[in-house]
Amino acid sequence: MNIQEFIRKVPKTELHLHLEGAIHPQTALDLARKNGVHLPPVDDAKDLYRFKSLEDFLVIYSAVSASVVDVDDFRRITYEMLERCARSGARYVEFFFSPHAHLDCGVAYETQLKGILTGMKDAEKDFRVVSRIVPGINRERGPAAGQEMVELILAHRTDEVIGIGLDFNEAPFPPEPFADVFAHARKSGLHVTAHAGETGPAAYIRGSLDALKVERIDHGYNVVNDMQLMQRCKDEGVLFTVCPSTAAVTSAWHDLSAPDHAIRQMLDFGLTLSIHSDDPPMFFTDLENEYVKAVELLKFTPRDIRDAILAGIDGSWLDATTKRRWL
Ligand code: ES4
Ligand code: ZN
Repeated sequence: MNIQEFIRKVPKTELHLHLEGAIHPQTALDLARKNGVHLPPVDDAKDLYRFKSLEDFLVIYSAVSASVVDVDDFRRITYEMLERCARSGARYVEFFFSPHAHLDCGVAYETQLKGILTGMKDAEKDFRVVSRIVPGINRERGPAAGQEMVELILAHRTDEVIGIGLDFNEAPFPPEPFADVFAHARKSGLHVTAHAGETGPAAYIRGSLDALKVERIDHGYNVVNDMQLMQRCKDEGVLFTVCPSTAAVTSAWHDLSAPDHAIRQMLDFGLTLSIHSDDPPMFFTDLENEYVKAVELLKFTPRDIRDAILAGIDGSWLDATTKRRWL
């Protein structure tokens, strides 16, 4: 068995993936046509997904999000996303979705949730993949919109909705103004995580830990610019959910095989890392391929891969009994 086959077959978690970023380009074009939504004209469906920065990417991400309108659209994108996760060997998926993006288009939160839940149920039956939902708070909208979003999430809460994230353009949107939003979510029993240190400074990682009290950091590459914070994260065993393909485009480190790549530095320092796929078809990748990149480009050893898989189970929000059984 070669390493790729081994990676595919080992049961894994996916903890950092955006539902709308996981829409296959052909599905995006189909839905846009069906719903009369304008997307940039392309000769080949794949050409829809070409960008050079996080800002660039978020423009297309929002346009594609607008193509998803009715319950069945949400069911379809969720089902297709989970099918591809399962084919990469994911057995448990915690995925983000972007409720603000659809509310902007007049799509009710209930419609979004209903379709997503149906897609999850169908995928669990067909592909044996269990999943949970993590609505993402768009930091660009500010804390008042964040607080409203948490209210909406709680008003329509089901067991499948287990936490919140903080995403979209990082700088100049520091985490601290969201302290009350996250405190409210935590008090209500939701888990919390935040994107930090992908394009924003190391201070945003510290702010996410201290002000938001997040349980893990999504990306976090700029931690390598602050040795004191790096040591703290090592001591506290903070989990960083890293995504090689998107890191190569959106972070300051474009060459995954460079010996000083941030992910390589994080690994060498002894930080806790798990490997995920972020927006897989938009970056022409999948979960399996992200692990392969970790091996081939970032030079993870088989032991590093094992540690990352275990960290992805340990850092998941599965209940303690299920987690223990799996570990
Ligand atoms: C995102 Cl900041 C960020 N990175 C990747 N995908 C995203 N979707 C929404 N925000
Ligand atoms: Zn992300």
